[in-house]
Amino acid sequence: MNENVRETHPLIYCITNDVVMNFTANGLLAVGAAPVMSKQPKEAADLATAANGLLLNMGTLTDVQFEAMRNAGVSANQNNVPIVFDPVAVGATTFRSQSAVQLLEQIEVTVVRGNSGEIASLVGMEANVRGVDGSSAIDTSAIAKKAAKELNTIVCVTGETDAVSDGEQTITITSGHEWLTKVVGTGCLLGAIITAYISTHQENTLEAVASALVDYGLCAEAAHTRSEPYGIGTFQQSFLDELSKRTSNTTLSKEHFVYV
Ligand code: ATP
Ligand code: TZP
Ligand code: MG
Ligand code: MG
Repeated sequence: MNENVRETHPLIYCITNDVVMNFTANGLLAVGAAPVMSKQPKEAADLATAANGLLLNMGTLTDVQFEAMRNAGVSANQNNVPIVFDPVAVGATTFRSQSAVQLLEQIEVTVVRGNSGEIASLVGMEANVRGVDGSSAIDTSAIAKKAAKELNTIVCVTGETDAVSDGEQTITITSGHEWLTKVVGTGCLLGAIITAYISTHQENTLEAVASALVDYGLCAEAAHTRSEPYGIGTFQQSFLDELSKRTSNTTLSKEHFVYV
C-alpha cells in the first residue's frame, strides 16, 4: 500500500491549518507523496484538477479559506479526485459546526476523519469538544458506523482504538501510541497521509484508510521505542524517520485489521 505511494508520488493538495502546515508537508514527503499547500481561492480549482488527492482541514478556518475549500472541492468532484475532510474542532463553535455542514452539503467527500468528539458532534451524538481536543463516551466503531450511514461516506474516527466504516463494514485498528496526542498536528498529518493512501488505492477506499491507520500506528510505536529516554521532541523527529522508512502493502497491513 505504502509502496504505491512511494512509486507514484501522488500530488496531495492540502488546504490545512496554519499550525500544522510544515509538519504535514514533511510527513507527506516522508511517505513518498508530493505535498502542495495553498489557501488561495483563485487557484483552488486549478490545483485540485492537477492533484491526485485533496485534503480539507478546518483547523484555522477563515471565510477566504472556506471559499478556497469550496472551489477546490467542486473541481475535485468534477475530476474524480478523492477528498478527505478533517472537521477540526467541529462542535466547539457555531461557526465551525455551520461551516462543516455547509461544506458537506456542497461537495461530496470521500472520507471524513476526526477524533471521537468531533465526529460524534457532527452527527448529533453525545460529545465533548474542548478546543481541538474531543472525546465521547461512545466507542469509536459505533460513532464511525453511525456517521458513515448518516453522512453517506466513509468515516474514520481516531483515538486509542481507531475505527473506519462505510456504514456496512467497520474495521478497528489498535496500533498507535499515546505520545501521538502529545505532538500537535498528528491528527492533521494522519488526514493528509490517508489522502495519499486512498489516492493510490481507489478500488478499496475502506481498506486503504485502514492500512494508513495501521502503518501510522506502527510508526508511532517504533518511534516511541527509540525516543522514550529523551521525550516528545525526539519522538516527533523519530516519528518522521519511521514514516520515511516504512514500506508496507495492504496484505501486510491486513494482519492488523479487525472487522467488527
Ligand atoms: P490531535 O490530538 O493532534 O489534535 P486529533 O485529536 O485530530 O489529533 P487523534 O484522535 O488524537 O486526532 O488521533 C491522532 C493519532 O493519535 C491517531 O493515529 C490515533 O490513533 C492516535 N491516538 C490518539 N489517542 C491515542 C491513544 N490514547 N493511544 C494511542 N494512540 C492514540
Ligand atoms: N489549533 C487550531 S488547529 C490546531 C490547533 C492547535 C492543530 C490541531 O491539530 P490536530 O492534529 O487536530 O491535533
Ligand atoms: Mg487528539
Ligand atoms: Mg484534529
